[in-house]
Amino acid sequence: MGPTGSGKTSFVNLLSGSDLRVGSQLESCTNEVQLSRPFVLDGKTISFIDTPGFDDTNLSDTNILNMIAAYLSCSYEHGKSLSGVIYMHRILDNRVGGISTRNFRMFRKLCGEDSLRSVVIATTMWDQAEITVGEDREQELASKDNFFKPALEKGARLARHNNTLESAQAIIRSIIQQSPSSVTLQIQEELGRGLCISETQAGKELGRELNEQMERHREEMRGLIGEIQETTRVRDEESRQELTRERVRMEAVMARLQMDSANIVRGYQDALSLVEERLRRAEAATSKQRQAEGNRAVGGDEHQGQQTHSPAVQATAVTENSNAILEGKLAAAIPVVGFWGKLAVMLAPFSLTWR
Ligand SMILES: Nc1nc2c(ncn2[C@@H]2O[C@H](COP(=O)(O)OP(=O)(O)OP(=O)(O)O)[C@@H](O)[C@H]2O)c(=O)[nH]1
Ligand SMILES: [Mg+2]
Repeated sequence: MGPTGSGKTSFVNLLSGSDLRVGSQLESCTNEVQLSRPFVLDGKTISFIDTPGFDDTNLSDTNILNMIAAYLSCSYEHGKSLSGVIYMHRILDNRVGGISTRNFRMFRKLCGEDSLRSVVIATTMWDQAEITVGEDREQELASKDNFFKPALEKGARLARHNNTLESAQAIIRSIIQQSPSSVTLQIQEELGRGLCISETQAGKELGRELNEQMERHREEMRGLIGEIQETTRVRDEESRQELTRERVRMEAVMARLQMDSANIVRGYQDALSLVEERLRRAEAATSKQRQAEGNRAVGGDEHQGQQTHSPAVQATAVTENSNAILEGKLAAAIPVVGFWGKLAVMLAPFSLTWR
């Protein structure tokens, strides 16, 4: 997880040899939760879940939370545990503004306190940073209460990534070696015990955030209306038109915020249905593929004629494939990547590993 452009997808591609799309410097790139190709490190098979970040240029925070929550909840329901979570932050950023702190706040609410021992905060782009400047920033990030200090005190670890395979592997090794073998995130636990998305800590945080944004907007709108009245009074037509255009733009933003706020619960249900539906389709596709392979093998034997698998055998194949998908086994890699890769609706700045 991490702000847009912090290097999440690049990191995933570097380690796993995947070919997930990487962004330019300006626009958010990843707009869905996507699974990497599995790869083996120190005898362990690892897959990443790469997510879009809050404050995406194209997706609302509500969409992003719902995508992440639905994905995590669905994998949790299927008994799939995560090994760790990586939060990425660009060391090049000379000011850690509202967006970064908001991203990290949401990340904390998704993870909760107990999972922090499985969290690595990776500062990225050390290959471009002047080392002494980077070190000063790192020190500041680690020592300030409004940045990473509270999380580090509760067990999260700080690491550097300089865009080399070695530094990326060191981060994964630190998770494999120093974290508990699996971790349940707060949002998984909350949804698992039946809480509604808006009752979870992350959902509440988002609700608070949206309310604050709406309040700020109302305030600005009041100021704007006053200015428009003034331009009318002094007959400054040019300024009046300009301010009116701004008012229309702000009204559209306000309407979107109101819709986001009202849609948290419904959006989550939609996201969950989508994830479940895609999982079903992936399982069916894998089963069909296995069946076709089986038929070909059987067809090659003259004595077997046109014999097909019995429903029981097919059912077993579905179960095996489903398990293989959820276990992230190499054999099921292509269907899994194909399936999750098509999950083209929602998720943000997040990279999780699972075993
Ligand atoms: N120099 C350098 N550039 C990097 C590094 N990691 C990523 N980049 C560049 O940073 C830009 C954004 O990288 P992405 O991997 O798309 O970032 P992201 O966090 O996945 O972004 P979103 O998908 O928008 O959330 C791309 O131009 C990458 O080439 C790094 O470690 N060093
Ligand atoms: Mg990305």
